[in-house]
Amino acid sequence: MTAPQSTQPYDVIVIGAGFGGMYALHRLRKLGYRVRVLEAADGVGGTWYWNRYPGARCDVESLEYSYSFDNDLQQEWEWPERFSAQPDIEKYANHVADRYDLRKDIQFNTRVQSAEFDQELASWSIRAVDGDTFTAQHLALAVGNLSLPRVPNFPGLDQFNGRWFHTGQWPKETIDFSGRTVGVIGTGSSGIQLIPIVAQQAKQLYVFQRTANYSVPSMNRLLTPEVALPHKAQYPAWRERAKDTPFGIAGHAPPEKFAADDGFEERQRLFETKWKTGGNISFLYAYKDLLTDQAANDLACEFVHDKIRATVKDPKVAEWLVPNDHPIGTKRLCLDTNYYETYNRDNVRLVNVRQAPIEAITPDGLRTTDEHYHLDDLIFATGYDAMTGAILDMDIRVKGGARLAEAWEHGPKTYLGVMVNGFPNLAIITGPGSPGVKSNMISAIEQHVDWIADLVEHMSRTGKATFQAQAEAQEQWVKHVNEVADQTLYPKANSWYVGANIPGKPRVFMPYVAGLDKYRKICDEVTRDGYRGVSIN
Ligand code: N01
Repeated sequence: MTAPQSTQPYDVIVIGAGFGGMYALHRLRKLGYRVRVLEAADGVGGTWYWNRYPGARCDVESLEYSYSFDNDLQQEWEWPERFSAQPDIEKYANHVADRYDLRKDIQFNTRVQSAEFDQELASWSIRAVDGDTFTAQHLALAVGNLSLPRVPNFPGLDQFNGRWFHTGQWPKETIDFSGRTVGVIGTGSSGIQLIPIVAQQAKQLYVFQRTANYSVPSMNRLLTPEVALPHKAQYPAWRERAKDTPFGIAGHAPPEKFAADDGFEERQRLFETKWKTGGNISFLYAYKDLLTDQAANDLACEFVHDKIRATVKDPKVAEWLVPNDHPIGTKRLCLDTNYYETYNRDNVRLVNVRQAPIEAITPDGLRTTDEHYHLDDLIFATGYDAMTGAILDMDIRVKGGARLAEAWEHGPKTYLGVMVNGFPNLAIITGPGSPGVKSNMISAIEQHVDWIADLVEHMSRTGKATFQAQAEAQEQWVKHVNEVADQTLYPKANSWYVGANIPGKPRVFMPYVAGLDKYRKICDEVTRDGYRGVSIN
């Protein structure tokens, strides 16, 4: 591809104006390519545009969960809190869009319906729901990993007379729950953040829990200059250090000991220190074998079980809240502020829908197999069709050839999480097989976009028109992703990492859990080896 001579309207169409799409636009445009971003929402931010539910907050610390590509940006921007709340992250996304004049190349309110690659023309035709069409040599998907919300198919929802919401499609206006009886279905990261806030407002809150989840305190606090300024003084070096870590986060020394190296007292002291430090990485970094050895993991589980029992006053409720079906950390470890304490409030009741499942939504509430609950409002914190949902929501195909939905019928297959055999010039920013969701997402995004941009530059220099994953390299990558996961406890959980939350979805381990550092090295080697595993023609 030679950008200046291309006859196509765009060199690259990017779908999505979250952090991935914004950085892709900035990076590729700076290299001289004609780029257009198509975004379904009316603003930037992606996940942080849609997830405006009360309590929405990032679980990676603000000074790390931010772009590193421009030192002036990271020096000038001021984060108010240790873990940023949604409004602050959305504000940052808007600041970035303004600062780099991104909006002029983003078309908002444009949801993509289909994309078809024409082999002869070596170009993609992209069609939006409203009928707009675009052509480009390359198509970059920056659609997010948790962006297709899932509302379970309960009978009767269409008859519900109250208000209902999904955390991932929260309205822009402030929703006031004062004086109302509210139901929340779901106790994953979203539910666990939202429940304490809604409990403070509502007259009565029912939490419908099917599976108890692990949560550790965030210990969120204001980010004072005493903390921010020394960090900023060594920001570039800090970012470099982060590159050598599995999560793309420099603030935690990797563990050196196995859990069995310590006696009971020592271990309790360490877990307690980690608990008080706050944050999920801090806790999971207690010992190096917490995510690989069941016995080690059990010790961490027991510590958290005791914390729950010590916090929740009603012993029956406490037992329901004690997770018992997965090793800690094998589902995204939730971060909370006063989650378990919330169950001590008089206006909060935990309903065990594992014991008495939800039967139906009724016009004035919700019925389980043993009781009817009157509700004014119902909140679905029921998650997403993760990693593949938003991609397969579009009809992506090759003219006269395969559809991506068919190619992924038995589970997604990619090379390095960024490209797919049989689908030329398709780049996925943190697709299945990428370490994105298991790391600091913004660090992963920057690595992916830089790597893809280098590939596009390489094609320009060598006068090539198409790239795609080689079939064998893709098979090997999928195998490698699964082998790495099989060396850990992750596959033991029925998590969205394996698609277990979506009925009928093929059970395939999707994220690459060896770490962003190892992944980065592999990508660099692939480049050094002349794009090993990639067909460039
Ligand atoms: O979704 P989830 P989420 N009947 O899938 C329940 C990221 N995130 O939006 O486990 C009853 O984790 C379901 O129960 P069960 C983070 O990566 C990050 O909370 O299937 N219940 C579960 O309790 C996270 O992992 C942040 O039995 C039903 C819940 O709904 C990911 O997003 C904040 C049900 C879904 O939990 C997704 O989190 C928020 C049914 N039919 C999100 N169907 C931070 O950065 C589903 N459930 C802090």
